[in-house]
Amino acid sequence: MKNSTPTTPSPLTISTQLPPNSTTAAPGFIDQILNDLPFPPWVLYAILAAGGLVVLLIICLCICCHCKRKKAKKRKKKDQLDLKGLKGASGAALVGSSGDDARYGSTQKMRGKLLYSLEYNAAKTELTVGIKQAAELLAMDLGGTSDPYVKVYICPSKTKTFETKVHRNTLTPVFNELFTFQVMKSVLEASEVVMQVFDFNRFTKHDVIGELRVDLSSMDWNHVIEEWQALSKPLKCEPEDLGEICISLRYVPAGGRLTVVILEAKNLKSMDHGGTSDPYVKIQLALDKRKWKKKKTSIKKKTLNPYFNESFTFDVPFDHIQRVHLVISVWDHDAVTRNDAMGKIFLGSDATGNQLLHWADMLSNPRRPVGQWHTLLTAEQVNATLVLKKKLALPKMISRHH
Ligand SMILES: [Ca+2]
Ligand SMILES: [Ca+2]
Repeated sequence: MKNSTPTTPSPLTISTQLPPNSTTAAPGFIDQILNDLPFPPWVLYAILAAGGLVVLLIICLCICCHCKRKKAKKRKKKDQLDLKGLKGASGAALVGSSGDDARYGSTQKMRGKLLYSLEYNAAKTELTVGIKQAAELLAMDLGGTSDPYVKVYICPSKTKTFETKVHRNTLTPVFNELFTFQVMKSVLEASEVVMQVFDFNRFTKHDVIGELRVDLSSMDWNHVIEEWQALSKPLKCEPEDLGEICISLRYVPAGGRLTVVILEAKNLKSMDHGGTSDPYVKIQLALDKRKWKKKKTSIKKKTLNPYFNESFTFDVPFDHIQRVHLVISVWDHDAVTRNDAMGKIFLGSDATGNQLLHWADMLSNPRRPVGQWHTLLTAEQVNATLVLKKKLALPKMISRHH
């Protein structure tokens, strides 16, 4: 054991403790020191090894700490960048980004911005509203995103309401859609165009993200107007909120069967004394815009939130489905006076917005029921878009198509 001792000491001890030319004396000298120790030499080696380990550990710890600090700095920088990009994000999305929440407080909520265009053709008395794109929209859904679409109408006439397509999971949708309104110049000068950005939800009410109101009274119509504007909080000046209806659609192409389930409606307008209504739902099918088939639900007495869950099946051959319109209207039953219309929607391949989306979802999911909520419109609004002709004469139809 002792024989091995001269070779094991580290070269460091040799060079520091001895002059360069006395290397031969080294083994003797070290042996002497080792012999003089009050404990066996392996204890010294153990102590030296332990000391080395401690030094190594300290160095490692220092490096780690430095790295962590660097990473934290980087992360902080990244967070700051993200915040800049998320100027319009919801408070919920920003919870946890310490200190910055106050800026997004109650008063100055950033809702995003919208790029739109306006053009008036005096000769045709046509106002064309272009919904180009939106940016920095407020996130309305869990996961920090929204499913935006835009409703466009003219106040106060509100004869026609257009909707863009729904863009799923985005806060920067590009719409590029044009909508044309027939407006006399005199009416135009007393009107404003309203553009409301909504968040689509399949099973809950659609939330308003924000809106733009552009006063048309003092416009220079010699050129096309195109600009970005920040969305503001929607004014609650809407003359009527007609409520919503939830329906499910199912189409079986092979059997040529269309099943419509009227599930429920909510927040309907009150039509009777006492602030209630007696709602029932009419389901009408039109072929080539001619009235074709009609069914209705039972009457639910004294309620503005009726639950129907009634199913109706229509025979619609596959070669007819593209030419069909499904008109859903909610009525208030009155025992004495005429029944009143409470709201209406139509679906079909030339419907717009949510109604078109539902129809398309039904066609692309054959045999599967697809449910969705729809906001009810006035009968006038629907009739302005969909003009149905008199009831289809059935024998003629058969002869025409066979
Ligand atoms: Ca949504
Ligand atoms: Ca009634």
